[in-house]
Amino acid sequence: MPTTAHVTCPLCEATCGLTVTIDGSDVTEVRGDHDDVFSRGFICPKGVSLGALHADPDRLRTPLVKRDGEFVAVSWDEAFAEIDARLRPIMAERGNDAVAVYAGNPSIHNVSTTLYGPVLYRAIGTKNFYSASTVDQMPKHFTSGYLFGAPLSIPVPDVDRTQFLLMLGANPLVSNGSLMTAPDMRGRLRALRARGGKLVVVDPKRTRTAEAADEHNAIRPGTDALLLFALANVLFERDLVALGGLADHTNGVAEMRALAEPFTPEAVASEVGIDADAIRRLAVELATAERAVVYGRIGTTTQEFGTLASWLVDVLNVLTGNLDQPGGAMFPAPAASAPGSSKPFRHGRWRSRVRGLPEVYGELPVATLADEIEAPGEGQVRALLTVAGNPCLSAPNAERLDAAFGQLDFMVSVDVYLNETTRHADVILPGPTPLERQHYDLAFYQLSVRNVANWTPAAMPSDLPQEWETLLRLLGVVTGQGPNPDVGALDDFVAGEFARRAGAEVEEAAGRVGPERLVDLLLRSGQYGLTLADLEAAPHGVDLGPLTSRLPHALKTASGKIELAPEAITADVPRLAARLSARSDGSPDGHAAYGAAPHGSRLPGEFVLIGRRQLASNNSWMHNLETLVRGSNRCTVQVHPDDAAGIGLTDGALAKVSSAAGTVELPVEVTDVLRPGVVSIPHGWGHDVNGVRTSVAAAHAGANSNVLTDDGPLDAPTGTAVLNGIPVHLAPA
Ligand SMILES: Nc1nc2c(c(=O)[nH]1)N[C@H]1C(S)=C(S)[C@@H](COP(=O)(O)OP(=O)(O)OC[C@H]3O[C@@H](n4cnc5c(=O)[nH]c(N)nc54)[C@H](O)[C@@H]3O)O[C@H]1N2
Ligand SMILES: Nc1nc2c(c(=O)[nH]1)N[C@H]1C(S)=C(S)[C@@H](COP(=O)(O)OP(=O)(O)OC[C@H]3O[C@@H](n4cnc5c(=O)[nH]c(N)nc54)[C@H](O)[C@@H]3O)O[C@H]1N2
Ligand code: SF4
Ligand SMILES: [Mo]
Repeated sequence: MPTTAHVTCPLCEATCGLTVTIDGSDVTEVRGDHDDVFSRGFICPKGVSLGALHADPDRLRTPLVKRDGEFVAVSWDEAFAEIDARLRPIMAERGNDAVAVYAGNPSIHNVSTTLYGPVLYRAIGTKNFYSASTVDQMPKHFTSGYLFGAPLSIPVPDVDRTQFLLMLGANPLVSNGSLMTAPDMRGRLRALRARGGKLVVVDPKRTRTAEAADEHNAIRPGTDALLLFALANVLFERDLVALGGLADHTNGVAEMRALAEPFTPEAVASEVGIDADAIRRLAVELATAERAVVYGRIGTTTQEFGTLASWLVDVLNVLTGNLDQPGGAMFPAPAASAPGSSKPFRHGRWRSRVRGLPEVYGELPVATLADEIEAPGEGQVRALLTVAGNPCLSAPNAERLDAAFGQLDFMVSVDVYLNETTRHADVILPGPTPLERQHYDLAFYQLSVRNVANWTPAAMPSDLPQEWETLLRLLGVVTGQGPNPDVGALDDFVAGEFARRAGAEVEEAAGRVGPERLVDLLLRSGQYGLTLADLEAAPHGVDLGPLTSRLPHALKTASGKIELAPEAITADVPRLAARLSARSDGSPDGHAAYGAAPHGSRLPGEFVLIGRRQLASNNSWMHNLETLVRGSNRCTVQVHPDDAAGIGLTDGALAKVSSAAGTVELPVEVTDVLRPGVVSIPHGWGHDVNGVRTSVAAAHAGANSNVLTDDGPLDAPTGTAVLNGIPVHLAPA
């Protein structure tokens, strides 16, 4: 008899409710759950493929240990014995910093790794902690930390109530939204326009989202901070600054006025590629719309001025009085959140050994991981733990990082595939599939455009240990308890600590273990006083209503106010100003510097590379599913027709693309959706390496765009990699 399960899809940030039909050990159908309180039946091609992921014969089902260069399947006891025998001596002889950790994106989409990962990483006690955040949203944590006092206090656009949405560097009709949990963005944006609202997209490419907008401005890559500064400049110049109720809770408005002064629309227009009149008009529309919000995403964070752009997004929301207001940028109120620090945010509590880069939010930039492995000396990284990460495809200067991984003394990966990264491991520890585990979207309800809560019990049993058990067993190993620690006792200890920090009594969640105990404790101590039992009784989720105003209570800065112009951020403004004046002097910096060469001074074959997401991809790791690599999901370099003609490239021809970091070859896709001078390659491809076990992906290999991205130039404050706006040279291959 087939059974039906209601699950929250953990693959991306949209948290869609899905209805899964299961027959024995087979998943026979995955549909959108029309009764889900949040997603109302929405589903995308990736959600549909959860069954294919479950069935994928290449997915790992036993631990693997590398013996004489070959992976062999082993028991869990053998795998942990190997880790104990090889990792402990490295820690004992070379210190905890000799062990690096890299936590990848799915680790935050998984309640086991979200809750138990940090416990393990703290126990390892290394300053070499890295994650996908420094190729993603770290600038947003940094600016939220300094503006609002807490790195997780990220305001999200209240998309369901706004009348004017200015969106930069995001393509939610493909990505399904990010730092904005909002299933069915197409429907939400359609509703925005149907109620007379306006959507303006700023993107070097006419994306699907731009096609669905009222207005598209094709910005030059890497120049968002200049555009946003110019909008602020106009607000001050035209007396359109109106903080409303925020005025009593905001410091730094006068500093902002002074900082914005040089960035007039006229000063930035040619660099930004949007004319001064259009910038003025946008500023006025933003200021005069009944309810408006500025929202920036990955095109604005993974670029040369990622922190300044992220900061100015929030500054504009404050200056227009739209922060914390319905229809503006609001702070979600999740039902459960992991206890955070009570101290105001600061960064630079330690620095990386080789390049001296500051720690941000407990992390060092992944762009410097290769340095830490390669450079000899005290504190050199000799061992690596990866948890749900594929940095060999997702981090900059990927060829170098790949070679560095080959030099490690020992590597452990907690991962579901033998892929480009985990092939370097000595031990791989697999975990259950999304349908075989419990789920609660701790991270993404924190960024949700509506307050909701939804608990997912495991839809089917697993032969594999749950990842929280695996992580606790690793915790036992690194703390010297040997390869077979008492996982139950460790879990009790973790739960006790959680309860203490959350101000709950651990006994309240009696009868539960693992993540469900922790989630129950967090719910009980949360602001709605829910229990896990409440959520278990509501398989389609609990709707907790639209976002509500949370200031000044939510502010955690030392002053208790919004700090609009903190020194840690404004210190980077001269770098932006210098770039602007270098350009307007007409100095021939061209490709010597990052970003696009000055207008008109481009040499034939010279372009600026940006990335793109694809509907049927999930960064690097879902290309082993036949259903997702069919049809349009291809790894091509998109080139504008005029540009292609100029250098003799035709659609389908092979192009050679080179940058300061490396060279790749891939097919050309001629399309007028790009701004001329800009080319686009999706990331997450390049599966044609030896020693992997992903047969479908290997047959659809594509090229690794991060061979082209550089690990040298970074967003200065946060060390976030520059993945957009890379100078490249294109020629027929
Ligand atoms: N289908 C699918 N969905 C995904 C993912 C996936 O791989 N596939 N990945 C998930 C992850 S990890 C994340 S972080 C989110 C990201 O979610 P989004 O931020 O919405 O991601 P993208 O679709 O890459 O959109 C970024 C846009 O920025 C534009 N851009 C590039 N450079 C610049 C610039 O300098 N300025 C401006 N203004 N725009 C620029 C690009 O053209 C692109 O359209 O998506 C998530 N969802
Ligand atoms: N050029 C360029 N590079 C980029 C980006 C870009 O826009 N352009 N985007 C960046 C962004 S936003 C991100 S988030 C990163 C992503 O970077 P990563 O997180 O490093 O890469 P993923 O492709 O998400 O790889 C996820 C890994 O987790 C494994 N995995 C999947 N599910 C599970 C699970 O349930 N448990 C375990 N243990 N493992 C699992 C997969 O097999 C895979 O090895 O890429 C970044 N890299
Ligand atoms: S949009 Fe995201 S959460 Fe929704 S079904 Fe697709 S992958 Fe899953
Ligand atoms: Mo991401």
